[in-house]
Amino acid sequence: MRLHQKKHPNLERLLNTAKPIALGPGSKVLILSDLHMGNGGRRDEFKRNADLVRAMLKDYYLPEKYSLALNGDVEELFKFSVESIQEQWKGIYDLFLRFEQNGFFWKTYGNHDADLFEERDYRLSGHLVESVRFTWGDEVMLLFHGHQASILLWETYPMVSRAVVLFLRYVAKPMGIRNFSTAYNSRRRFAIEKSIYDFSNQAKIVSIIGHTHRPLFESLSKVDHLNYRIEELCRAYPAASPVERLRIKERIVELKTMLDACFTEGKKIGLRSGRYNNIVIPSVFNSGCAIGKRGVTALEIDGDRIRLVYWFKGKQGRRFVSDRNSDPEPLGDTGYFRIVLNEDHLDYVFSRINLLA
Ligand SMILES: [Mn+2]
Repeated sequence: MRLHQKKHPNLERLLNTAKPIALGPGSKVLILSDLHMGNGGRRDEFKRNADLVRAMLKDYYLPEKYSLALNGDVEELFKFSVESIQEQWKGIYDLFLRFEQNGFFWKTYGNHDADLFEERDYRLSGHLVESVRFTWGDEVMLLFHGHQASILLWETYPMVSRAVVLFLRYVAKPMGIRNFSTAYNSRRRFAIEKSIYDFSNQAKIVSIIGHTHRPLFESLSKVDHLNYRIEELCRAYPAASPVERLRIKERIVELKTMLDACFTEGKKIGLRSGRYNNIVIPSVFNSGCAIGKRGVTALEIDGDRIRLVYWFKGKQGRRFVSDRNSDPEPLGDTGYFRIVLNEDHLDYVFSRINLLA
């Protein structure tokens, strides 16, 4: 029996009002979030990865028969008008809409594009919802942007949010209060993730979010994942043959280097662990964002599997922790690559949730 203490009324509402979509053994879904599309000018953060996103969609996910779910903050309305965005990225909108022929195309809204819900001349109007409830057998994966879990009014309500952005731009920065938003960010992100984690465990569902721009797979951040891999290898070391020992040793050095890099880059990645209790319940996934300096992270649901993937251009991509497939696959002769960072069976994910939550 599921307990219904209404600790997260806002998230409960999302679950109850979500657009239902049944997934089957042959379903393929690409989940992308936080594109922050602008007008193509200097302040447009999407511009840097626009060609990559276009190639991913057109040359990989469309022919591979994926459906598409965009999970919020697709447009950056804090800085740009919807007209200028639609004008600049016409071709990208055309591509989005083509995914319907593979099954479906839905877009949830985030705090930066929530206003579009009432916009008449918006091209994706017919596809815009607040949340999507994917059912997989008896199990549920709830797709929503994530800002709804914020206890801060200014994230939940776009009007307040815009006032804060203006405050940061015109008051806080000129006054030299530079760390206001970054210092705040890490704690805020953690609070949002934690709240969604609690809610998901209580409802025994998976939540798929964006918003924090921090990829999570089975509730784990990159730092957690690296720590786990290192622990596993240390355990395997004593029983290994001399040849295997050498390989394990090399691998540990690589992983430690990546872990150290996380701490040097600290601020951006967010060093908080995704571990909130002693046992990790794999109930929160985050697709990351499409405006990363080195590439784009995304989630793929492919039949009975879920994956976190990373797309990047040529040599820009760093070396990644990848369990199943450490070799990046080239996308034709585009110069772009896709690498699977993590992958699991949905059966495993939901078994853990049902046993441990
Ligand atoms: Mn957001």
